[in-house]
Amino acid sequence: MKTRLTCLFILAVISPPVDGQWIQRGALKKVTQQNRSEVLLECTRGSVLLSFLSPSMIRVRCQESPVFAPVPSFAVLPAVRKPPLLARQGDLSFESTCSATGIPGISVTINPRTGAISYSGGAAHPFLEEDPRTSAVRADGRASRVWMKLPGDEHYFGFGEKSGPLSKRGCAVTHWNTDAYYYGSGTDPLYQSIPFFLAIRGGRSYGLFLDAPERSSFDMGSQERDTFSFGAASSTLDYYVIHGPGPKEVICRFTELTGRMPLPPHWAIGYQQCRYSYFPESRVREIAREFRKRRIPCDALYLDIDYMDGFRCFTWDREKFPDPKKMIRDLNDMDFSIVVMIDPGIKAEKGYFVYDQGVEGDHFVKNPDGTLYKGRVWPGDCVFPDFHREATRRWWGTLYKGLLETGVRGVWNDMNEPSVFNGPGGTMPLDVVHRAWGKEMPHAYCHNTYGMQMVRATREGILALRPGERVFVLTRASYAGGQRFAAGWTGDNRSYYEHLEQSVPMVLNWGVSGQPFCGPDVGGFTGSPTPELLTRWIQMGSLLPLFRNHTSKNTRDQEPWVHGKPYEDINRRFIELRYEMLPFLYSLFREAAETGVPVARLPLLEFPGWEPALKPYHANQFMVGSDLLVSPVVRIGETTWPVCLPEGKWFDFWTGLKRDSDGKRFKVDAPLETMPVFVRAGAVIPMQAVVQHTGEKPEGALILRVYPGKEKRVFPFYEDDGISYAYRKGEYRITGLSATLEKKASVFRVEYVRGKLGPRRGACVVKVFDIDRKPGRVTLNSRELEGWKYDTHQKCVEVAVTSLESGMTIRVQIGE
Ligand code: MIG
Repeated sequence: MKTRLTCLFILAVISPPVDGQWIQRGALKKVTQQNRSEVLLECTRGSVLLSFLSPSMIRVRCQESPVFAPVPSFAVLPAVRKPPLLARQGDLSFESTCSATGIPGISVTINPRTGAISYSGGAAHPFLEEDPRTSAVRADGRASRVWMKLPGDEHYFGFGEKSGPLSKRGCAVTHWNTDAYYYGSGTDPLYQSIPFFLAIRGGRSYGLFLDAPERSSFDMGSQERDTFSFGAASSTLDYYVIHGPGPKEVICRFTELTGRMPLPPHWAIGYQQCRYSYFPESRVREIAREFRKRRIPCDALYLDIDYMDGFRCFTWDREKFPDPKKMIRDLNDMDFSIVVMIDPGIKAEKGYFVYDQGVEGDHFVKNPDGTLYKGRVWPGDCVFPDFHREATRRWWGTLYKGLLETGVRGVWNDMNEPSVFNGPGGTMPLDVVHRAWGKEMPHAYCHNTYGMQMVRATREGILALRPGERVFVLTRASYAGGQRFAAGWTGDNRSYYEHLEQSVPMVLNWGVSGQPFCGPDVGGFTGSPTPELLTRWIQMGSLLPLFRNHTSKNTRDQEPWVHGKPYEDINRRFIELRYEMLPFLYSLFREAAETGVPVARLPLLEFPGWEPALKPYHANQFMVGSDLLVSPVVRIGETTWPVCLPEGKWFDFWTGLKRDSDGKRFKVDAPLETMPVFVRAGAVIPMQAVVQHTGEKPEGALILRVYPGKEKRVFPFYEDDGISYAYRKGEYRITGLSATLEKKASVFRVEYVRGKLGPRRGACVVKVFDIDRKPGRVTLNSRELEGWKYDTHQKCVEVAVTSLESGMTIRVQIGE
């Protein structure tokens, strides 16, 4: 009794984040190994089920009762893993071992007095430990929470789409999808909810995913210095502890659990131009013509809500767009893909076919009294599809038929938090009834997954109607695992430097959270950027995964040419860079689709122990793949810029010149026409000549930039048809490229060629950098080459080859 009182006293003093009394699970009463891979802990006032899913992953469920029913999940895919072997060591410890390799995995130890669990993975100390408060359910059963120890030197990343600092140590975040119009760096929550974080400490890493669709929150040391906690508005908690030890391994495992981005169509990784809204038809055509006339590359144009007839989804305003089919055909002929907006709010109006069909098929969410729930959005009073219901998703999918027949290629789903103008808190009342897994579920449970289920319906519908072609869907709201269905953008940012600056940390943390295909509205949504700001944003966007310029109503035009010279030229140059980099970027998209490791990376993913990366002023440095480090200029009027590179050999991307980094920050010249980009030694960067859109065949050869390094890394250069699913049947080509330093020679090698596709491109120019003076000898497969060139400025040797065959080796002799 005494200890219990003390505990309650402690709990009262440290004021838990939600009102009400917490009931801790308390001391351990019984431990049972239930089967090959599950351990049940029964404590005085609560139970925990530990399911060892793989040697690196444990699912943890906390609730009052020791009987655990299966719980379906929107995020987690059906398991394909083989559970590990579990060995009990003494009374209070379990160790998992990979059944195939025998390598030890995570082990857990339970403190009998407090019931606290600690998780270890190979190292001497546990990587994660529960605080003595362990887990608790609130007395009214409406909230649960877990408390963990917060090590002094641990940092946290991820949490999905979040503004604010890069490292979330010291921050508290909430997950509740919100239409956060006009948000700032302190606004939380935003549009999407991914209750996942990646912890990095001394180069080692683990992840934690709280699979709670309800409102949830994480406090990473904002209330208490030595504790972090997380919880949800639910009487049970269901979370996953994922061990690395490296951060990329954690992301790989988290996305094995929740799924990965399908490979997007090639056109969707080109430059995209949007505005709220382009109309009428003549304006859309004019924009398209301007791009081609000014030779500014572009792949996609967007139609925002004004293309619709009175904001009725799946209709056209025939005054603004008298013949959409012909317009789109003409735009397709100019090699533009058209993406259109579709919102969830369906105008409640008899005679409007979507409303009529939906009523007929019982497809809309309801009030608790069984009447249709109505809320106000753009079209006026609206009803909302019940996307959690399979039949409704199927119906919703069929609605895209007309748009696809009109020639639309991609779809943009917005307002799906869902945003409701006259709803409480800007959304539906929490008791609105949805149907999920055949059961009636309140909005409080379905809120955070509403957008995700909408884009699931959209994606699956388009795929069913147009099976041979990859799908591009862009969404504002989503939940963990949403990367399986749609790309994301950071919503309504503003045309301020502050928003330019926060773009990178947002994209990086989102990438850590399993969503590799995301980006900000380039130029900012609300307001109008100055010429300099727009140019800086285009520079940054050129190397972010989603590269889309967008602006609101009543703002000045924001296309790359509007500010005249010299801005237009600089903007063009960086959009061209995007297209020159396509072979490299597309390879990284494929890597993200295969492994979940994002395209734009937190530098710590590549250099987990690199301390300076944690300094706030380096929060906008990002890596593109393993090899490029970009340090975009994000402040007004700057013409020099601080860069910090991990120790080792790097190259200036623009000049080709070497920079040996001692790990300290240095300043580089960064006038408006440049953005600092560095390449890591050991890289091979495949590039191509500028094209005006992704479908254009580049003139001239593939260009391989080779930067030899001591350690061998193989870059998997990926090619396929860019649009179909034939790659799933082996119709692709992966060429493994390496750049190493050997004794007295810099060596470029084709390590392997995989896939059924023949060479996609003919000739190829290999540029080997870091050659200080004209070399004596250059060989191709040991035969001495004639016709190579030496560039004294860039210090590189240029060799032309006819194709890339497996085993091909170019050796540039350096020194005697
Ligand atoms: O309340 O469709 O974030 O990108 O242009 C505004 C109009 C609704 C919000 C989106 C924005 C889009 C706008 N939408």
